[in-house]
Amino acid sequence: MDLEKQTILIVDDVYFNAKIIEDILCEDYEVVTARSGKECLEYVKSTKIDLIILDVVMPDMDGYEVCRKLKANPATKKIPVIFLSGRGESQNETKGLELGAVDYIIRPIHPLVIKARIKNHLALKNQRDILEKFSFRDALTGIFNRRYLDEALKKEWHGSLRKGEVLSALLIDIDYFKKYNDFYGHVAGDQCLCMVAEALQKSSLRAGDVVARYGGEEFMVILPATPQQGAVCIAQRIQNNIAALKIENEKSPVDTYITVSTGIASTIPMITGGQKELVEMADLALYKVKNNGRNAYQV
Ligand code: GH3
Ligand code: MG
Ligand code: MG
Ligand code: MG
Repeated sequence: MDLEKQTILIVDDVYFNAKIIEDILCEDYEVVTARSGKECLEYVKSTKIDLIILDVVMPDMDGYEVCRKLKANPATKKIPVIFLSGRGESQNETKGLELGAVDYIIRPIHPLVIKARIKNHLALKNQRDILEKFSFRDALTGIFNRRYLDEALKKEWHGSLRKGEVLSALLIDIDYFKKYNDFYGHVAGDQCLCMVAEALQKSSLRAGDVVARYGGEEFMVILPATPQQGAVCIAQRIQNNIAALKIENEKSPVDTYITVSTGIASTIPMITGGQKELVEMADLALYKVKNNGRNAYQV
């Protein structure tokens, strides 16, 4: 498949109808087809689809039902749906749009008009995707922000509860960062935060791990399916990787370089929505590290 091109899924029970649209669009887009609602719902599970052109009248499951199902599923609800139908009555059009479709096109179609409409809808989809991506990133460091972290924690807690797996979290706080800012200035402070964020990302290597800025000079790492010993290993690695940065912090009472303190929490979730407790456990552990002199990690 051409990676540059966006993918459009055409759903129509009549081969010839789908073929006409496919011929209009295949030059500019990757086009795939499904012959039924069921096939469409299967397709979106395995393939990244950027837009769906959906027939209304189909045997078994009509287009409205397919649209309802797509919009009810968090994984597919953001795919723009355009109805394409010979049913031109306003109540049909209204129904389609009220179900969440971005457009309703009535046959007979004009190739240039349909092309222009699809181009506009895909441009809007792109803009939405970009905005969403940025809304989950920390503006300074580029890693995930608190908003993303809260969502990820909820999701991972739920996943671990379902699978009966250990979920671990690390709360990492830069030691004597106020002294660093006061001595080297805020611009250097910002640069230091960026370097620490990068080192954290390099320290947790598994695909499901989440590294985020918790706030200020505090970061959190979520480690799904990771028991306490595993979390301790990552905390040790973080400690080493931050030390290896050798960012001078002359005024720090614990070291001449920037150091961090890490609170570790691990648990097998037993109730829904208990992720706040995991954060509290990590916070308590961090508090202990700070009280015991900093530049260390603790469970
Ligand atoms: P401790 O070892 O107990 O954690 O001491 P600390 O000085 O690191 O902690 P404290 O909470 O007293 O100070 C945190 C500092 O982090 C104060 C604040 O100015 C700085 N800070 C927070 N966010 C940013 C930021 O985005 N940029 C910069 N440059 N500094 C920040
Ligand atoms: Mg049909
Ligand atoms: Mg702090
Ligand atoms: Mg601090």
